[in-house]
Amino acid sequence: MTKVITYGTYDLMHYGHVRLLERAKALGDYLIVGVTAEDFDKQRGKINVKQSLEERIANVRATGLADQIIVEEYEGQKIDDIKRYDVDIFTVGSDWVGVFDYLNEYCKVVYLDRTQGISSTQLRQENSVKIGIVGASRVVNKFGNECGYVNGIEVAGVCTDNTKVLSEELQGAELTGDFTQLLTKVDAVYIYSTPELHYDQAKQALLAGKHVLCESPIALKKEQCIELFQIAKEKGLVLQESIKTAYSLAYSRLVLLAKGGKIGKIVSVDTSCTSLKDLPEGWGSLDDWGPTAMLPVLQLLGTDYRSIEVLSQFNEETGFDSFTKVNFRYDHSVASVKVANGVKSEGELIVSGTKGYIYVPAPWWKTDYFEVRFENPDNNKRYFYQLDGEGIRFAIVSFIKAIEGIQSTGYIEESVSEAISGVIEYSKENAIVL
Ligand code: C2G
Repeated sequence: MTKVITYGTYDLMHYGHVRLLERAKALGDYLIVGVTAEDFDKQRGKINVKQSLEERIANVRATGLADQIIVEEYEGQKIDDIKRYDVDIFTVGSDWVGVFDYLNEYCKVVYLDRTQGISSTQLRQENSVKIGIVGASRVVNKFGNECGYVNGIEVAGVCTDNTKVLSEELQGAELTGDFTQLLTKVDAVYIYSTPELHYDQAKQALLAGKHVLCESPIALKKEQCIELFQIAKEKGLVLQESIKTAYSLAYSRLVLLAKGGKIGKIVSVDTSCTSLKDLPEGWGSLDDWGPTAMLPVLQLLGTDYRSIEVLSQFNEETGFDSFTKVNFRYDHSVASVKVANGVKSEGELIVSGTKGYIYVPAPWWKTDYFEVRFENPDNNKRYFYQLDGEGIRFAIVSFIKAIEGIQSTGYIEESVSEAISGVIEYSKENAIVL
């Protein structure tokens, strides 16, 4: 009996896939199809697969061509599978010519002609979300660039009064200095203007029926933030806060471990985010770093703190804080957040619990690694998760999935966004000057 194996994602199954499977089957007597797990796909940079693994397996099953379906979960698995299932022929489409020649050592490798004129990427792009970007800093370039890694989104316009900072790619998008005009051309906006403008722009966009991905803080007042979520809900729109760290795999796994009781009861969360850099006009340290630094505090200890104390040092020229420390007091725990663009410190995150602690080395906010440590070091565990694009591209994927109703925007709870705005609001009035 000749055993054939082939692999694929099989997202939005189309006749190119079916033709490939038919010819693969015809190469032998028994066909094994490996369906790629989504996490493995992320590692390959192919993101925003539309269908779940279960749906994609069902797609393959429905063709009636596979004698066996397996899941491909790790790099190097093809060699294991070929040996394990005693495979005679490995086959894949001609878009992969050469890539799998190394498998010749284990079985015969056949590249089948790819069907022209159809692809999952094309199908995913067909109803792509047209996004407009508003902002003047270089971060908009990063965002524009990251959109390129995600299927289903297209930068349709940029609103800026500082075209000098724009990258060549974005220079190609339609430019306008007028936000109202930008809104006429798009389905959604990404807001990275000065914090003072976030609320007005987000509100205008939502009232115009556009989805909003907003750089933190969404608003400088808690009430404004609540109002924006209310409008979004009434209009059936997505309003999502963009704190890159929230979308990183290592960070979200860390939160799950901590919440799952791995280190016992959490008693203290201490975060620090600093960088000696000139902030864009209109940003203070707490506006810039605060949302990221507060994220683990609010997600792990909740938004129901009993009191806060804000201590700041101000830059005389700009009038904005160059160093701020926020102390949170909860009923049975505490937290501290240190942010600065005029003071340098170690950018680590420590979550202390009754059984052990989680340590994330600097720069913790873009980490792919953390440790869970215990009294007895033999019990320590290290965790690694690949992080691509600092989390921005996963923020974009999550935004699109929320727009399509496939997934909720659960990475940053509304209550957390509101609390972030609340602390920033409090700091503007009540910071103790150092
Ligand atoms: N295919 C094809 N013609 C198309 C589109 C796809 O022949 N128009 C083939 C691909 O070459 C592949 C199979 O159909 O052999 C599945 O395609 P995808 O789901 O796009 O999977 P792909 O990302 O190519 O995965 O490591 C190898 C991969 O797992 C192959």
